[in-house]
Amino acid sequence: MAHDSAPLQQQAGTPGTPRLRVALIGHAFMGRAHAQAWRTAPHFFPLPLQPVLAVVVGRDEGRARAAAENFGAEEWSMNWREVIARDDIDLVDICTPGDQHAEIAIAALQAGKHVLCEKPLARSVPEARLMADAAAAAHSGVFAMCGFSYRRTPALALAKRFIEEGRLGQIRHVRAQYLQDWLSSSEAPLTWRLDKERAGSGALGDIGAHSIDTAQWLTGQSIDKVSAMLRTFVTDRPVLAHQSGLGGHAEEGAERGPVTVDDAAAFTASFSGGAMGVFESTRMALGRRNANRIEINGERGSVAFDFERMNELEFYGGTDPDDAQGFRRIQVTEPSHPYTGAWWPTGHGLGYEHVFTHQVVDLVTAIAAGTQPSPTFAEAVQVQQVLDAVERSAADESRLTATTGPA
Ligand code: 4PW
Repeated sequence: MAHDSAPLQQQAGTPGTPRLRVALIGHAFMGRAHAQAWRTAPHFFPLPLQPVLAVVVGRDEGRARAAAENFGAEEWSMNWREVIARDDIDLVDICTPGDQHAEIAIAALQAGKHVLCEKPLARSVPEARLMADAAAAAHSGVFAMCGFSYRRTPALALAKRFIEEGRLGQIRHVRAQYLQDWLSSSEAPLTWRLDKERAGSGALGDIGAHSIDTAQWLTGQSIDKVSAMLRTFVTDRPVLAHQSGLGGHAEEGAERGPVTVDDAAAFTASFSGGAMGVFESTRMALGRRNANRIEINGERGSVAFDFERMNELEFYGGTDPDDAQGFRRIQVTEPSHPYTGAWWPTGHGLGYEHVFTHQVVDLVTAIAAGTQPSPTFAEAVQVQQVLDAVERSAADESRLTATTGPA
C-alpha cells in the first residue's frame, strides 16, 4: 500500500542514474539496519545504480506501515509473494527470521530478482543447498549474496589487505570469539532466536557463523575439521511479550517455554592451509555486549580486532626492528583505509550501521558491473556445513577425554 498522507522524504541520488528498486522483507532489528543502509549509501558513495527503498513487507499492517514511513519507503505490504511478482522490484532483501529465508529467496530468484539474504543463510545444510541451487539456476545477471556484514568493517577489510599483501606470512593461529551477554539473565525472554525451528541453532548460527565467515575470508583458508562442545545453560524462559532489538521483555508472571538451541558454542578447527583455530560464541558473557573478536598469528606478523573498538586494528610486525617491537594500534580512519575515505575527516570513527551501508555499496557495485557479489550462497552453504559439523561433533560427547582415568 502507498502513503496517502505525509509526503515522503526525498530519496538520494543523481538524476539520470538507473534505479535499483528494493523490497525489504522484515523490518525489525536487521530490517532497520538494512533500511538505513539503502537510504544512506547513495548520500556518501557514488553508486552506479540508485537504490530506491520501494516496499517494506511485514506481517502486521500497523507496524509495516509505521516502518515504511519511518524508513522513507514508498509503500508497505503484508504479502511478500505479491511484492516479488511485481515488475517494478529489482532486488529482494530478506531480513526475516531464518525459517523464512529459503522460501522467500528461492521464490525471488525464480522471479528474476537479485537477493540479499541475512545470515546464517538457512537452518540446515539441505535448506542452504536448495537456496544455492536456486541462485545457480537464476537467469544470467541475477545475483544472490548472503549478508555476512562484518566483512565490510574497515578494520577487518584492512586486516584482509595486510594478509593478502603477505605481511603476516603463513597463517598459523586463528583465535575467534563472539561474545554477547543479552541472554545472561534466566528471565530474558524467549525470542525466535532461541527456537531451533525458526533459527536453526543458537549462539552458534547467530554469531558463531560470523566468526567462521570472517576467519575463512581473512585467511583464505576453509575449515575442514572441527571438535566441538555446545551448552544450553538456561533451558526455559518466559514467553516474549514485546520484541525490541535482540531481546525484548516478558509480562510479569509470563508462562515459560523451552529453549531449543545452544546458549554457547566452543570448538577447535583445522584449516585447509594448515592453520589451527579456536572459536567461542556465547550470548552469556556478562559484560561483553558485542565483542566480535579475532586474532590471527602468522609467521611474520599478527592482527587483532574487537568490534567493541571497531575503528581500531592491532598489528604486530615480526620484522620490525628489535627496539620497536610490539603491537601497534592503527586507527582505521585514514582515507587510504577501506571504505573510510567516503565518510569523515581522519580520526572521526564509524559505527555498527556503517558496515551495512558498505554492504549495500559492494552489492550495488557488483550488480551494476554484472559480477557475482561475495559472499555467494555457495560460500554460505560452506559456512552452514561448518555449523553442522560443530553440532554433529558436540552431539557425541563420548569423544571427550575424561581427566580422571587409568593413568
Ligand atoms: O548478525 C548478528 C545478529 O544476529 C549481529 O550483527 C549481532 O548479533 C547483533 O545481533 C546478532
